[in-house]
Amino acid sequence: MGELEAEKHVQYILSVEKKKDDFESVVMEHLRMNGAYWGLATLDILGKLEIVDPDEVVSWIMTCQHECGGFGGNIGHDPHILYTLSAVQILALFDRLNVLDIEKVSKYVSGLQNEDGSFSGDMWGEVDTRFSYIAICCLSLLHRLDKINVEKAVNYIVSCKNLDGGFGCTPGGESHAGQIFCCVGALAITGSLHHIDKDLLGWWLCERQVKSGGLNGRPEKLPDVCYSWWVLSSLIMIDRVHWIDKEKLVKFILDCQDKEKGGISDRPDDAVDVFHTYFGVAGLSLLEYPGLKAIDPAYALPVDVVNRIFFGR
Ligand code: GRG
Ligand code: ZN
Repeated sequence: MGELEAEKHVQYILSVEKKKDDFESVVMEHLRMNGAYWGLATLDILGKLEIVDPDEVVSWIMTCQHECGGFGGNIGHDPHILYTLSAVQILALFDRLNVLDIEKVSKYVSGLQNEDGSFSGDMWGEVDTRFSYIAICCLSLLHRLDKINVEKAVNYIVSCKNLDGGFGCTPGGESHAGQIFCCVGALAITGSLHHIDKDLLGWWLCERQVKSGGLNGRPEKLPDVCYSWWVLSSLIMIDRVHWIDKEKLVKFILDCQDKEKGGISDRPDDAVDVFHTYFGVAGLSLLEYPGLKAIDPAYALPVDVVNRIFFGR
C-alpha cells in the first residue's frame, strides 16, 4: 500500500491559496471562507499550521463580517450561516476567538431559528438540517447554546429521522450520509444521541462501504473520499466504527492522492481539490493513520483545539 504524501499535500494547499485565476480558484471565489477552513484544517491535522501567518488570515476573515454579525464567503459577499461557521472554526484553529463580538455573532445565528425549531441558512429562509448542525456547532464553540431553543432544535432534527435509521434535510427527505453527519453531530453536541437507534443507523452506514473499500453517500451511488468523513465521523459518534473495514478504506483514500502534485480527489484518477484533500486527510485521522493530529468527529476540529475551547487547555 502507498503512503500519505503529507508534504506534497501541504504544498498543494499553499499553491491553491496563491493561484487566483485557475478553474478551481474561480469556483472557490464565492466560497472562499469554506475553502480556507478546509485548507487550514488540513494543514493543522498535518501539523503544519505554523506555516501560515495568523494575522493575515484573521484580518481577512473580519473583513468578511457584516453589520448583522454573519460572515460572507468572501469580501463583499452576502452573509450566510455556512460561512459563519467556517469563520468561527478558522478563528478557533488559530486560538483567536477573542477577536469576535460573541454576542453579535450568536445573535445572528440564533436569529435564524424558526418557530418549529429548524434553522434557515440566511435571511432568504431555505431550511435544512445542515443549518441546524451549523447553528448548534457554532453556538457551542462560542459557549452560547442558551441563545436558542435547544429542545425544539433537537425535536426538529428527530422529525427528519427515517425508518432506515438515517436522516434527511427536511422531514420526509431521503437519508443521505452528509445529512446524517449533520444530525448525528448536532445530537452529539446537545447530548441527545439517545434519539438514535445506533444498531439500525450503524447498519445503514456500514453498508456504504463498497468493494473498492471506499464509502458512498447513499445506496447504489459511487464511492467518494468525502464520505470517509461524513460516514466515518457518524459511525464514531454512535460507537459503531468497528463495523467497517478500516484497512480497505485507508487504501481507497491513499489511492485517491495525486502523488506528484499533491492533493486528494473524490475517487482514484479524478482531479484533486481542497474539499476532498481535507476530507481525505480528516478521514485518515479518524482512522488513526500515523503522524496525524486527532480530529473531533462532532466539531470537525482537531481534538486539541476543542479541548482548549471547553477545558481551557
Ligand atoms: C464542519 C464538516 C463540516 C460541515 C459543515 C455544510 C455542512 C456542515 C455539511 C454538509 C453535509 C452534506 C450534505 C454533505 C454532502 C456533500 C455531497 C458530497 C453532496 C453530493 O450529493 P450528491 O447526491 O452525490 O450529488 P452522491 O454522492 O449521492 O452521488
Ligand atoms: Zn465528495
